Amino acid sequence: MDRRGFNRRVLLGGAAVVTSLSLASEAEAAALGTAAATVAPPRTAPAGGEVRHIRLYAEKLPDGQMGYGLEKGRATIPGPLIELNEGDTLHIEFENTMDVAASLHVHGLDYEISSDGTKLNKSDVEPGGTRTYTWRTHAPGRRKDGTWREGSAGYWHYHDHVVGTEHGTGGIRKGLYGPVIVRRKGDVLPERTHTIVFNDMAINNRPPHTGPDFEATVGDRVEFVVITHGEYYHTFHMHGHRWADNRTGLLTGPDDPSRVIDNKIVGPADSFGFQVLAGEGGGAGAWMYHCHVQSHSDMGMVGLFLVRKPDGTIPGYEPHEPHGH
Ligand SMILES: [Cu+2]
Repeated sequence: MDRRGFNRRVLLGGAAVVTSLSLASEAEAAALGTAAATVAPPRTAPAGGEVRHIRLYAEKLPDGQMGYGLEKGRATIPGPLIELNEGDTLHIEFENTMDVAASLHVHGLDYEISSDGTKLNKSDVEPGGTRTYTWRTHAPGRRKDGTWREGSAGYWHYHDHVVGTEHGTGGIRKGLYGPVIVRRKGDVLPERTHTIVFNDMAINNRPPHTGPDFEATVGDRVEFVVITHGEYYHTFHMHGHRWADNRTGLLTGPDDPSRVIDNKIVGPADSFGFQVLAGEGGGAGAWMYHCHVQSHSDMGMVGLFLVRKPDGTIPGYEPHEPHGH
């Protein structure tokens, strides 16, 4: 309802509507942050330029799937979140602990062909072998010819390019993938980040109808990285929350022309990300996220964004009740 309609309803209404006026005003004040004048601005990303080193392991998991991990025996699906700031360089000492060749191939970042992670140029890693992959990033700037060069900042991802076929089809199917976020100086930093990977008909290689679920408290600044792999196109939808369809998922200001959306078409190797304030506008609840291709949601491509009240409760939510079927 716009302001004019609101006022007219107030004028025509009487006492009951005056009540809704005061409620609406509180909600407006909360939305504008005026009710909590002490809220600190979010932290922002620093300038890059660091040279960093990590170790990364490719491992077989007990259930036959495969994962990447920062420590031996700690592989996960998706693999660990790798966060960089524009200008950073990352050297990754990669160890393949499996009995098949594997690799590490990244999207969006700068790398030489020797860090491509493909069989074609022998940048894969034999069983038991190690290799250092180097990823570089850069800030945006003007090229010598006057054209504008984009920076590396974005929501990207890495994956195997070797297992099963020369495109890594088997490795990706079994879980060898993970998120990469490159931030630009000044980008708003979240309190935590969750990764959601639509991989064929599964989310994060989990059985259907089993999440993953993510928890937050109302007002938390939560970031989601959404990646797609496999054979299908999907539509990522989250209930009760919206984001800007741009690099960060956040509007840069009142004149940012980016569309605000709550549903996005995604296909294999796509990645995007966004931040929300948990429950902003709608409050606490078990907010579904799911693929909105109807047969896909029916088949279990569903999880929950569990937004708690400050007292820890979630209205209407029974934690052990099976959801979605
Ligand atoms: Cu789908």
